[in-house]
Amino acid sequence: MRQRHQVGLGLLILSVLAGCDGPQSVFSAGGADAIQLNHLFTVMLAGAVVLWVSLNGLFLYVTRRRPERMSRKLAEGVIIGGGIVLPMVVLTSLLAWGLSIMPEQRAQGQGLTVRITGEEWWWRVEYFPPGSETPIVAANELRLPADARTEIELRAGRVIHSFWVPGLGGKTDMIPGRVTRMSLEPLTPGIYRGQCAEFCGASHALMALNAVVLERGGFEQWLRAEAAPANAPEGAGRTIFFREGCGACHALRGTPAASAVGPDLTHFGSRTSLAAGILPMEREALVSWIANPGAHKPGARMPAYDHLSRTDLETLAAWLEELE
Ligand code: HEC
Ligand SMILES: [Cu+2]
Repeated sequence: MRQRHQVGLGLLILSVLAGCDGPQSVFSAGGADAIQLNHLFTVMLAGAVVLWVSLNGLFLYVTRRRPERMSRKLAEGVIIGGGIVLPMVVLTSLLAWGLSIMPEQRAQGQGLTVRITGEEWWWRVEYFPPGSETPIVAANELRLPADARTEIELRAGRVIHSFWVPGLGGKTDMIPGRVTRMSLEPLTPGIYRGQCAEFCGASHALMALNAVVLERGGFEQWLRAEAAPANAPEGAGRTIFFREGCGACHALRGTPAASAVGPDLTHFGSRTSLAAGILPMEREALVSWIANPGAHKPGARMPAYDHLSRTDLETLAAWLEELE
């Protein structure tokens, strides 16, 4: 019976650990900051294990192996050594080391600054290349160059949020009326998933984003494309977009649509996910989103367009996908 319990427990632990990998995991670290945090975790864990094993070992020793009366000297030795000296040495060294690596976690960026604003329930993302005052506006996806440290400036719209891409680094709160900062140095190109980490309302759990790490050259190329105005050709899709008033909330740079109420859609078609990381960037998902955003994200601040015909929705979606 007991053995069966142990096997069951082992399997449970294994299955829980199996969930520890993946694009949104601190254990799949692809950035200098996340690697360092992992290191910090491992060393702290090792310290905790040393304390736990030594203290429980002492406890077992005095209660099981030598249950007869102890000499006063030995008892004092156990209390002072195990109760004061050992924890002090272990905890003080962990604290000293932990504090010593803090400056690295707050390092300055090397040129590019990205301003990310937490909105309900999406991310406004603005790129400021070195020396530029006017941002390149994007949304719901963060692109970063590998092997460079990028300064991240965090803000919030109406309520608090928290920015966290576990594979790249620690989390930092986004607070209305304040600017908080962090920096990230991704090392391995790839897609890392981030998630709002501070309860911000009905759709807090549906506020994610992909952080796409590109090689230096690829990033420069992408940023140049992102800075360009929208390629929004004339046609039925464009007509529906303006007829339905989508431009009252969304911007398509280079067209009359210039509102910053909702996510910028200038290069919407090049994003890797839809609606802040919750839907795949596919025709069907896009049609369904436009027809009824609230069905995907309760409380979404975009009206439903379920009065549009299926053909109109598809035409509009196809046109939006071409905004690369
Ligand atoms: C009242 C303002 C408003 C109007 C009007 C509006 N939207 Fe939105 N839209 C939003 C907001 C806010 C979001 C972000 C919602 C969220 O993710 O929580 C959004 C999200 C989107 C997204 C997803 C963006 C992304 O980065 O994945 C698309 C696509 C979109 N809207 C298309 C449209 C189209 C097409 C129309 C017109 C038929 C339209 N919107 C009209 C406010 C609006
Ligand atoms: Cu949030």
